[in-house]
Amino acid sequence: MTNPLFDTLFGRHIGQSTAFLHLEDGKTICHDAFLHTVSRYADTLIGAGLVTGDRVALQTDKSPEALAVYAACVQAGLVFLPLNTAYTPDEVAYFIQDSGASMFICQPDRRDQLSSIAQQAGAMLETLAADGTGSFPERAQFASADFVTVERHGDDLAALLYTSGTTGRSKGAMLSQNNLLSNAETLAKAWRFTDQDVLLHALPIFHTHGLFVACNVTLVAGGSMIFLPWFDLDVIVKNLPRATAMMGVPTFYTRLLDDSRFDADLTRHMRLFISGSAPLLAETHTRFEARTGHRILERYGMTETNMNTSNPYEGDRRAGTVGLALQGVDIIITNPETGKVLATNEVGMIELRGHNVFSGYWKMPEKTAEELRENGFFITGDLGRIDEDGYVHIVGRSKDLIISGGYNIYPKEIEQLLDLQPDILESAVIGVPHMDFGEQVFGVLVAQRGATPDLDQITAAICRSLARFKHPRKLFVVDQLPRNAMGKVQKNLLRAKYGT
Ligand code: MLC
Ligand code: AMP
Repeated sequence: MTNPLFDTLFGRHIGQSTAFLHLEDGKTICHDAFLHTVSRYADTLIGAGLVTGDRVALQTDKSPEALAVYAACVQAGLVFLPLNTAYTPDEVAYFIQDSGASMFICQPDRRDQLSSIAQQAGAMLETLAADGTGSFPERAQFASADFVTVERHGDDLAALLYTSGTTGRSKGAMLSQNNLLSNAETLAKAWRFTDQDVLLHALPIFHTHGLFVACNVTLVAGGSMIFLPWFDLDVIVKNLPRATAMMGVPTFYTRLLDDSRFDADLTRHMRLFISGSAPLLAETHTRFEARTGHRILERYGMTETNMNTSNPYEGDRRAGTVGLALQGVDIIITNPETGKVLATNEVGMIELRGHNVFSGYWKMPEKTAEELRENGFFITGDLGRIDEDGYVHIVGRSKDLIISGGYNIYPKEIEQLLDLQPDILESAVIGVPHMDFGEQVFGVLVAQRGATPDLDQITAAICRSLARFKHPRKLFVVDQLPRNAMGKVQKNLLRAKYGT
């Protein structure tokens, strides 16, 4: 095999005229047409002077062409770096600079805003719109549709996905061809995906869930996707009858349950509903089964590791658990202080090892060494236990992290910005329960002595710097933050106070 990831996901579909993407407007794109675009994009990237291993950053709305850029990077031996469309220019600047991206493809309407960022980082800037227009597809018009796939090996880097950190600085998780391929193959088998499957795809494609889990699994199985730009309840209800499977974050399922059209009739033909990226409440699981007769299959994963556990396809899908270790994944629970392996049902740090686990953080050897042990075990920062039947229960997180609607938000990043604001002495950012998103962000501020902070000005500063989903939905000013004897802020007390 010359390029295992490309050959397995894409190459073997060359020449196939079967439908691959079903779009909202009724159009269908077959494998072969998609792969023609991929080939021309790959040729364009190489024609622009990029060489094996170079990074290509993409921050565009979801579209078949955006997916084709991912495939083209794999085919051309380049490293794909997808970015959340909600990121502000400040956030984007860090990713482009840190990754040393050679090319940055953005939305046409953001070109002016982002051109100086690309220039400063020495990246070529191209554009791509959701309707398939833009400077990049224009360049690709005259490129070759017979691009010769660049040879890659399993250990070669395929993607760089940034994940925020508890220190406030985002880290680029390096994912190899093998990390992605082994996980896609394992999941397709575990979830019984075949070429008859039609996946209802309403997730964004800039994260592990929507890109690697949803797209790679469908591609490995040779199935097709109803490829929707975002989650819209009416559109989901309309398209469900055409699908066999759906993947989503818990918010998808709570929103569906809040709609009376979503019932046993609408879902009768469905084979599988999968949930992940955030905890699915046992209550949602139960309500879902009562309404539709389907038991949601919950799984657990991370940017650094792809998917680790899954409830069984056949067998007991247990509410409130993330299921069993996937084939080829070793999971242990350790004492967070000593690293000693704990016994069944004892709560500790979830650590895991397998072909799915990334090779480290981009240009951050110290961070990598802190989280990835020499024996290959990755320290997840999630706290949990494994019961006598092997089911993993996640009971909390040792990392200070908020998960809102499936997006990860690291309080440290927001606190660092709040602390810099005029009249602010210090701050604490917490996640409190939210009906729709699971958790929402609140900020608690302490003013400098005698000062009265201007909350409107602070809010404006947040809007300039951080993506909308990270914004504290409320700011409170207090005299002081509660601290324990060690001087550590007791966020549990703040959560208890403001969570109600
Ligand atoms: C949107 N908003 C959010 C938000 N999504 N705020 C907090 N958290 C979120 N997740 C903001 C909007 O900007 C808007 O701001 C307001 O909230 C209401 O927006 P909405 O229209 O109701 O939201 P919507 O666009 O419908 O998006 C909600 C969502 C979306 C849940 C459909 O966030 C989503 O697709 N999430 C999926 C995330 C995901 O793919 N995660 C996988 C990570 S991979 P305003 O200005 O109107 O107030 C991973 C590994 C693994 O974790 O295991 O899978
Ligand atoms: P990310 O940084 O987006 O890769 O998010 C990974 C984190 O999401 C994990 O470390 C978990 O904390 C959380 N997560 C993913 N899936 C689940 C799940 N099914 N239940 C609870 N938490 C989950």
